[in-house]
Amino acid sequence: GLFCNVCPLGWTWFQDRCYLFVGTELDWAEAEQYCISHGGNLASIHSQEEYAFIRNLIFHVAGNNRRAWVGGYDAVEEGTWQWSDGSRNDFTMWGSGEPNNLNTENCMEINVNEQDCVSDVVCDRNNAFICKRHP
Ligand SMILES: [Ca+2]
Repeated sequence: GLFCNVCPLGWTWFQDRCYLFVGTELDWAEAEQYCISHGGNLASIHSQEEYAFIRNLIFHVAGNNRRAWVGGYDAVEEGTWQWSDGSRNDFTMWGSGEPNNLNTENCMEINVNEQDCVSDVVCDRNNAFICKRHP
């Protein structure tokens, strides 16, 4: 058509958003800054389909279920999880017993121990990450 919403080179389209897996390991705040500098934020997750898409993207690019940051954080108010892109907080896909705030864990990680698990972890850990932006 005349107007095709396309993602920047290297980003992958899914349901009208673009996603980028970055294998460089940064802490959560550095990863968020990287995503902002590329026109997005760390990824928010709003459905099982989006969660599955992100995990498939990581596996496709990294070749394994790399641990990765997404945009959830509860640093402002313990137990109140927000997304760094400001979208609604409707996340229900935590791993069993998570989030447990063990040793003050305020940032959301997926593929914990390379498994199908979402947990809160300490924000200064270095991880690969997923950015999300509009086309
Ligand atoms: Ca916490």
